[in-house]
Amino acid sequence: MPRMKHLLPALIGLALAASPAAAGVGPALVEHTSRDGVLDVTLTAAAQEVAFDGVRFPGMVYNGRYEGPVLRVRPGDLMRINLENRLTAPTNLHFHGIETTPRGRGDNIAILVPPGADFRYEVPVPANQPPGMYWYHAHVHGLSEPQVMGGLSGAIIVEPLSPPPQLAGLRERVLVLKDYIVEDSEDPLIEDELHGIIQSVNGRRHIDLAMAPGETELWHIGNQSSNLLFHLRLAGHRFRVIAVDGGALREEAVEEALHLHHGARVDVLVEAGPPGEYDLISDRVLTGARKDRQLGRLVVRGPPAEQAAVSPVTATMADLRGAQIAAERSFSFTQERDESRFYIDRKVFDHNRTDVTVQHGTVERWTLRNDSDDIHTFHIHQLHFQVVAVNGRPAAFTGHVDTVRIPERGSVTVIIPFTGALMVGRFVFHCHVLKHEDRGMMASIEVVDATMASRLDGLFRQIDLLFRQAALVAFALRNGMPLAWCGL
Ligand SMILES: [Cu+2]
Repeated sequence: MPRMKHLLPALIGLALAASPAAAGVGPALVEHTSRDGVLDVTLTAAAQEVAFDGVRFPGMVYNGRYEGPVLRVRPGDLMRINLENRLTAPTNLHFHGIETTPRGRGDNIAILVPPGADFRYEVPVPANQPPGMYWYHAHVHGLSEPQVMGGLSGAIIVEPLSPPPQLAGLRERVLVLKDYIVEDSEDPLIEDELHGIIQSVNGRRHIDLAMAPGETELWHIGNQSSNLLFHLRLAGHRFRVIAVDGGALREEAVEEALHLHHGARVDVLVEAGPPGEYDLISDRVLTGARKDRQLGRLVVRGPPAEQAAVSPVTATMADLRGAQIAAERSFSFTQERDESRFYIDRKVFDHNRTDVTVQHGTVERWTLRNDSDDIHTFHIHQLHFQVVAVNGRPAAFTGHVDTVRIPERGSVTVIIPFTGALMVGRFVFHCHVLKHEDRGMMASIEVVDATMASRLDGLFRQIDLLFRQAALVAFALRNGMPLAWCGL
């Protein structure tokens, strides 16, 4: 198997939370867990100053927490999320990697919630959703970068219905990596020491973790930064990667470093070494920082864990190279030299234009070309895909992902199954460098299904949404807001 870094070359930030039973001394994340198949949560988005570990900046956060609440669900659950917008601009939600409906109140980024209004999302998690780490974040075209950078994101953990036996009972940690970029600061810490780049793990610049010698933990690590890659190392340790972007790997990959590009997540096993202190390092490579940064420290101490070594984890995945390919497409990612506009096939995003139409139930092969010297990360909503070639050279089959970095002046070829039961409708693919997405590097796709059942599903969801949109429009008119803030 190729090293993961060939497939997943870059990474951004990290945050971490201990489960209630954890002995780690890191800050605990707020978690909400589904009950009886339903997750009911209110997320209140509001502007709030964020302050931690000697830095402060104007943030935008959910429920008063920069690192965002963690949502825990299981395949087959319904996420019923009430979004309250207490910002001064429209916002919305995207459920990154969840293979759910883009229609109606689902993972529908055409929804814009005006300031002061609220909106109830109803997002079914399909029964065959791969378990692992996902995330939610604001996804308003033109405002994604400032809103996500401000803090409007959080982790989703899809728990397995039946975990591999060797993972049962392992302590889990959730590590949320974020970035905040400060253009000019009078603060010597931000200006001189951090060079304007605040990286955090679970809302801290530095976290402390504790494990017993020989103990194995399952860490869910996600790069939720707006623009930065994260390269992580844990001194004296290697990571056993068992899933990427929620998609299980056919065989676990042992890595010295995790290369997390924009939006990427990994589920890794960490086996604590002998007693001692080990730095968690954010490598300066590709972050723009001038030196490696210590994001945290793992303290290994106490009596050795009474825990057997965890045997290698494997998974059975469909190799899409055997699928019948209904269409071949290629897309070129380019930009203006002054970074004012970013393009897919020389076009900036227009939500009134459908760029690609695909028949539901088919499989396509796309070649994504980065015809620039900049970093671009491809992401498509509602599904996972398989990377089959990088720069024209065949890639070994390791698993399915929902993000991939396209090499500069190079290409990635992917096979995309438009077969998920819930994916019929209109959604988008884009560069997950949010500065690029906001400036145009996004396109819309419609997956069509002409059957009566699918048409009725779309019709009813649209009627439901229209009533809700009418209420939002009335709200906007009453408060003198632009109707564009309602997605019109
Ligand atoms: Cu880009």
